[in-house]
Amino acid sequence: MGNYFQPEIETMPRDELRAQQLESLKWSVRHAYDNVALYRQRFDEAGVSPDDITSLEDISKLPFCVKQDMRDAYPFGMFALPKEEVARIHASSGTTGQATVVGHSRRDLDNWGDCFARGIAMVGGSAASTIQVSYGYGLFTGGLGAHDGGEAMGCTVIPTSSGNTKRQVQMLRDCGTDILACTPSYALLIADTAIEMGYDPARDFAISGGIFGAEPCSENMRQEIADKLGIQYCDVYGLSEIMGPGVAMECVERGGLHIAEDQFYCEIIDPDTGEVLPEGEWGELVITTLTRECSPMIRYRTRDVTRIVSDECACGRTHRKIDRLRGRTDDMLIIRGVNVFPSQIEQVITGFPEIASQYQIVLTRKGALDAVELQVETEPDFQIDTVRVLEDLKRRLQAELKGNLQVNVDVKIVEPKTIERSMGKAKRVIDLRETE
Ligand code: DLL
Repeated sequence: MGNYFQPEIETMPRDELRAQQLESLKWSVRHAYDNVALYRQRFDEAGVSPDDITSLEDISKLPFCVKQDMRDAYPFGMFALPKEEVARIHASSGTTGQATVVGHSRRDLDNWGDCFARGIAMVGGSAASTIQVSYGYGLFTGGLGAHDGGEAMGCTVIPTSSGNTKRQVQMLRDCGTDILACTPSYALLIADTAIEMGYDPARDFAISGGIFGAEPCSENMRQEIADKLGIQYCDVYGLSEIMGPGVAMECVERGGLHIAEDQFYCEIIDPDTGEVLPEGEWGELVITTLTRECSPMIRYRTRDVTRIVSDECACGRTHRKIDRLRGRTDDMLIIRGVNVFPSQIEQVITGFPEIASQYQIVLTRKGALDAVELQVETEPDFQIDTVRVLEDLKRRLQAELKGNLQVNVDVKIVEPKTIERSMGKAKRVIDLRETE
């Protein structure tokens, strides 16, 4: 309960919130139409005008936009403000193709800081807290987004950025960091490094909260991080096209991440048909910005797969939640006709105490068929004295994967600490199919 940063917004009665969302939506759609050629052209082609928005549901009349639109508009084609009002830009390189550039006005940045600060409050933080930001700083939104959140809250901010892990541990300890913000894979590396350095972070350090996001993390890996660091784990969702970290954040009650609904309107659609799905159904998340001045996004298809959870939350916040992400429509591996998300594989792995949480999925093509190899490491203290023990472990893991995913996965067990560790987003899938 409690621990709000902006209670008047976060606990607003739903009917008031929806009324405010409608007013903001009308403004945002009009702003986009009047100032961004792409929206004007698309709306005109679809025969809709900003005046057609008279209820929140009317949003479904508007066309979607996608990442390719932003690539085509590179760099500033989708900005709705003149250059002198742009305070900062961020860019996402993506894994392929042209980068996308997103602009923020001064007010956009203030709103962003507020959104992230709400998550700091969710993990019990206050102006008295020290937050260590170990997301990368730069064009990636993790570092500066968390940083602005810390400043909005009035915290002491330690901008370590990612890298130099031993120094991260030293700062955590010496500066009495309360809240750590980084990717889950980096949080695990920091925790393991601290343990290797002879500390027990859960006992020896002041840290009590972690704000981790930017990549998927299985339930078991999340538990491992929370236990090793002795913290409340807050999952933070965001994407550079829409803002950055803080679009949705997880309170102490868990069960999903509260969407900053005063800033964003979320829909779930069927990725194949584009049809809006009822609350509770899994599908692709589509986000519309409600207040953004520089880069308004109208019905942006995120490719992220989740569902909307609208149950009342015991924390008192009225903003609906999205469930923890299941994967991305474009990450989804289709293996011999079966849909598989890397997160499902991770969930199976982390059920094996002998196996470490780091893994890599290597996809190759044998003839016309996809082949999947899963590389995992044994835990350093797991003794493999005979080939039989190793073979038995491999057989059990393969059987469990087959039972859960309905596909054959070839398991390769490698030496402890040989899979590359990440200080940002972990690279879990290596797709060699095109290059063969
Ligand atoms: O990853 C923004 C961010 C920074 C979020 C720090 C949270 C913390 P992008 O680099 O544009 O932005 O990548 C966005 O990352 O569409 C999701 O697929 C994935 N993602 C982000 N947060 C989560 C999360 C940042 N909590 C893409 N769980 C999104 C799973 C996430 N996936």
